[in-house]
Amino acid sequence: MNTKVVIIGGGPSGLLLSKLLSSKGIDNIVLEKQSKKHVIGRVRAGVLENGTIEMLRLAGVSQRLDKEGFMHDGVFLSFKNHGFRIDLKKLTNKNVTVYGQTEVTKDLYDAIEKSNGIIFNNAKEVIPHEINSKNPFVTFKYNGLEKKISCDFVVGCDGYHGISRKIIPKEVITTYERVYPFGWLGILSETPPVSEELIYANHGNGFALASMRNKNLSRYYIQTDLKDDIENWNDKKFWEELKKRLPSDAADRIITGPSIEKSIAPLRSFVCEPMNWKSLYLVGDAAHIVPPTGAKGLNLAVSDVFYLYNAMKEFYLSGNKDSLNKYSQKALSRVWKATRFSWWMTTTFHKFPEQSSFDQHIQDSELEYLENSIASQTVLAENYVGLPF
Ligand code: RFL
Ligand code: PHB
Repeated sequence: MNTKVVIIGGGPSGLLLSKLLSSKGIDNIVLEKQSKKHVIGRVRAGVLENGTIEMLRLAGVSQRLDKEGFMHDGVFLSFKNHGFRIDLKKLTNKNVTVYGQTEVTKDLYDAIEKSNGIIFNNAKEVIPHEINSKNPFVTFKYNGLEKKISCDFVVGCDGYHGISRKIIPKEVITTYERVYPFGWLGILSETPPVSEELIYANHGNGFALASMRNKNLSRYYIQTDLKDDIENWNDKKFWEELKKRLPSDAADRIITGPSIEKSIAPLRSFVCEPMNWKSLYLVGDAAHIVPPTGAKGLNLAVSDVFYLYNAMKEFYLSGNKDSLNKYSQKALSRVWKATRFSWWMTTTFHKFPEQSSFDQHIQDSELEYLENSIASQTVLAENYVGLPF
């Protein structure tokens, strides 16, 4: 087989890049190791920046999102059992949209299938070869048969645990990492959300987040110990702990019900530099991970797609490689800003194991300052709605 671009990984970034390239007649093939059902079923991001929405519109996959997404003009923060609102709209003239990653991925799959794009699901043992040459190719196993695709470029959209980043020689790549000493236990429940806007809570027992997917589907998270086992958290225990951590007016209102999904995710900041090597380009979680506290992971993956799609378009239209050569530098500049913001949200809202009363006072005064300073609120709002591409 032959194509222009092989995309390894059919998560949101790989699918979006594929759809956009196809819309400009740039042939591409997506190789995804999991089944479509598995990819669509992964409950992850919920908050989309306006820039992400624009990219989904450009790809022609926003019909359902435009109808069913919920625009949020503000967000609540709480500390010392007391909540206050950041008016995103007033401060930035922008908002965010609540629309699940599961739905984004489903919309992309539907659109690619409709336009006869090529996705190999259940592609096993995907390996890029000869990246350092003019004739790169990718091999994989599909239904037990060995396949080979020759291409111009390979794009690694295969997430943090993927193989793409690992083929970059050690002497070329530098990685930066912070692993946080806690995780997030998240549940999905078919109950009305406790609040019309998200609530991020700093509490002595640890962080909590009240989020949602729609009018009858709530998403809640609490900070848990890294060693904690999901088996230790039955629904009753989860709701009791969540109520303790949310401001009491919200806790009194909350409607509880059985969880329909429950999982624990570790928290990590990770950046690899550069984001490309020879004919290989990394996009999204394959190159960087942020803790979910700032709601930035999927949005960053989409801004990477923005830079790479435009650079590839320019190359195939005019033969000019300048933008491709600048891809890593451009993407990383935005990545580091979102990494900083996500780190700041995480350190401001979570309890650290060694946290002293001094540290607690610092967190409290950070949030008190935020509550009373428009300048400080503007910094948060600007970052939360997403910095320009
Ligand atoms: P993905 O989604 O990990 O997709 C990678 C795909 O590559 C496949 N793959 C391979 N395919 C072929 N061969 C191989 N060797 C392969 N290895 C892996 C995988 O099966 C998979 O399908 O990466 P992508 O596309 O870069 O997208 C990144 C986002 O998924 C991620 O950043 C977000 O989910 C992060 N995130 C959030 N982001 C936001 O913008 N807003 C949020 O509100 C938000 N909330 C969250 C989140 C992530 C969370 N977890 C579970 C980590 C909340 C949580 C709890
Ligand atoms: C979610 O709804 O899953 C969600 C929302 C905001 C975050 C992280 C996750 O910061």
